[in-house]
Amino acid sequence: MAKAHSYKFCFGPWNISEGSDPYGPTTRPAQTFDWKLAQLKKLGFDAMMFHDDDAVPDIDSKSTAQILKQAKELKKRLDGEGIAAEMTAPRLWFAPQTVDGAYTSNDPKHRQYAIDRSLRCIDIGNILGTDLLVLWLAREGTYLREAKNAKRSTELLVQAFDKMLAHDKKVRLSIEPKPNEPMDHAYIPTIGHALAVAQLTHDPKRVGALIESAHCILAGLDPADEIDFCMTFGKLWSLHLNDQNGLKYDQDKPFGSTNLRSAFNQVRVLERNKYGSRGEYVCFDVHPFRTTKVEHWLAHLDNSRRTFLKLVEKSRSFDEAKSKQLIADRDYQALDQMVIEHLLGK
Ligand code: GLO
Ligand code: MG
Repeated sequence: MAKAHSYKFCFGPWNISEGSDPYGPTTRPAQTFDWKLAQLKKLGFDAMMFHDDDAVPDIDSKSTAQILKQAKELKKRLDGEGIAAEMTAPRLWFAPQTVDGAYTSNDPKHRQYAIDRSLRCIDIGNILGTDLLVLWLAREGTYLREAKNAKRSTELLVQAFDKMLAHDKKVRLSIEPKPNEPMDHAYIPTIGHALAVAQLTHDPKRVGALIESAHCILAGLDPADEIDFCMTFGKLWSLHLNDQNGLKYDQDKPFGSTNLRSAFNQVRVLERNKYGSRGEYVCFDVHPFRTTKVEHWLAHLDNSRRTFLKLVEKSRSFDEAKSKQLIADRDYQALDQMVIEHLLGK
């Protein structure tokens, strides 16, 4: 078994979810944040991801002084339990002000709300000891192409990113692209878009990306190639491993659940590029199935981590010399079978 300490793992409080979907209510009772924090440690995870309102609940009803005070209290608790904060992320898809998008809303007051909230989120991150601000640009798109202008929206995104970079000279923005859901089309659908937009900001060095396996699949792309591409630029600063069965709603299945070979290839490129050696975490953005009983509530997180570690082993024991030889002979047929048998344990 690969040593667990060679990778650091995290998840977010939303990954212990209650099972509701657009067609039915919750199937498990809500758990407290304290309980989730305690489980994280028990499962052998190292850090937690925080939306701004995971860290400071009801954030919109609180003054800046109250927000910062509460963030400091949280930091004390995290320190007490030996848990790090991997990142903070402004939740810009819930509030009424984000109904038509956040940074790209057609209402200037709503765009200002999004920026103000992002700057507060950076302040919370500072207190929690993380310089990583994750931006899942959930509603930055539209259901109606004629309602917005993609060029203007891109410019508005760059303006918003520039304000964040100017607000804090150390913060790093990690854009989490997703091509659809909740929007039918999003403005930053892939890693290529994220890295291109980074170049338009005042400090491209501090704008990178977060790859989620399911989001690549939803874009019709291969997650391992996306990881390799992003790491060619030295810009993969966080990672949401999970799985997804084809082009449909976002499933957030356990890592490796649908396509083990794809999971193997993701781990293989992470190994090859030494992901984690600069302090990056492996996060699992996975959800329990709706059918999951309370007593099995944490299995999707534990299983994702187990699968990941087993695939680290598979990656390290892969016969690289033999595969090189097969590649040189252009015997991809044999290479294909070699991978299959390796994964089958033969
Ligand atoms: C949804 C996203 C979401 C983000 C999280 C962090 O599809 O993957 O879970 O990762 O809100 O910003
Ligand atoms: Mg995610």
